[in-house]
Amino acid sequence: MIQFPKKFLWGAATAAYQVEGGNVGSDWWPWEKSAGNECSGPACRHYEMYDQDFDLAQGLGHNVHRFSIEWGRIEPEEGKFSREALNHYLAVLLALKARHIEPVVTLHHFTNPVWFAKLGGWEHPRAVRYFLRYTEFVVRALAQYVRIWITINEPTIYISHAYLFGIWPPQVKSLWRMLRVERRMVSAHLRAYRLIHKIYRQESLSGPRVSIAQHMMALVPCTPSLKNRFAASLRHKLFNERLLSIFLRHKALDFIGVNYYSRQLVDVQKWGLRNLLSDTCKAGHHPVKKNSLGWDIYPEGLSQLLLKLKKYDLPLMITENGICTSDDAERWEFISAHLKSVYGAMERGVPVMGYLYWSLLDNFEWDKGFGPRFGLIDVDYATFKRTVRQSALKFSQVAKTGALE
Ligand code: IFM
Repeated sequence: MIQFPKKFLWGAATAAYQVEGGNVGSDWWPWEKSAGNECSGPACRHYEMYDQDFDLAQGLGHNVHRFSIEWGRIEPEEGKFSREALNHYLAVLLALKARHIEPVVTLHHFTNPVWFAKLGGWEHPRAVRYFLRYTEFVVRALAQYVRIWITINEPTIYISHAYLFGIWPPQVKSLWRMLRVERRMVSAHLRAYRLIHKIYRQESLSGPRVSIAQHMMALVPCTPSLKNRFAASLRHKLFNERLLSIFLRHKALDFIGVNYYSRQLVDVQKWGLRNLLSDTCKAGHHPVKKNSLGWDIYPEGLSQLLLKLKKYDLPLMITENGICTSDDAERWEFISAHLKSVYGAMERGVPVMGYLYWSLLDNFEWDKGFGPRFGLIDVDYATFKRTVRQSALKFSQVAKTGALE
């Protein structure tokens, strides 16, 4: 039996575009139509149903909830800020507070306002200034209700999918353009970090905790060859730790948000930059179970990553970890194995503050549509009926007692 600390944060994460529905002011809205993808449409109707969803989260013993604010709602036209949208998010925060659930608020989770995208998105020279203006508007209004902020969700996933692989809007395929956007996002985080702290000082509020949610993969050499070990360590440095170390050099992280899902089995065919950065094992070596999107399930990777982050001497939070599956028993197996992995790292001195399962609800999985089911709670997309899954009840026992068999 494992016993987590009393103050551990237990909960789940969501993102506005994936659950709210009707995000007509965001760049994904026109894009998913033009790309011929399954469209987000009303999503889970969480924009209207958040009270009911938070009742469920509270009943499940969650004491933390991560959600994101949709920039395209807050600023539907350049420089015009919507009081109505702001009041909505204020109501969301009050609804969480009334249920004694600590909010973790994300400012950018993959989507941008349509007007911003039309101007050139993150490639526009004023992109960072636009993001900061939005950040200032939101943080000034909501600071007294929020202690934990995530400026940007998974910047490495956003830039690679949108600017290198060309599979998300604006569908660019250029290393140079991706690197330009990366520089902008780095600057956006650094400046937003300072701005958020300044606002809290001006409002005489106690210090906020600000971070990013960093997507991390376990990079495992398929065989212990020099090429594979070198490539795994290079990829870990570039994809997992590089942005974090920049932010840490600038003292611009108060904790580290970790989003962890899977493993990459590194098997490099020949020495060459492209091979070192992308070759994976195709021969089915070291087989593990997979989620319904075909991602390897590799719980031990989470503890290995957390131990690698120990050197930074900062609190860590699992800001996302989850599985899409049609077999709910597999979901509980996944959660319990990953919690044991987290605990293993904590026993070795890694200060983990909390665990947020991805996701509270089944939701819109970007270019994959509504097929993948990540939720603790099943959503019937025809009726919007919510059904709490068995895995959610088992997770709830851990959340309520801190104990895991
Ligand atoms: O759904 C996404 C989320 O938006 C960001 N992290 C990974 C999740 C699963 O793919």
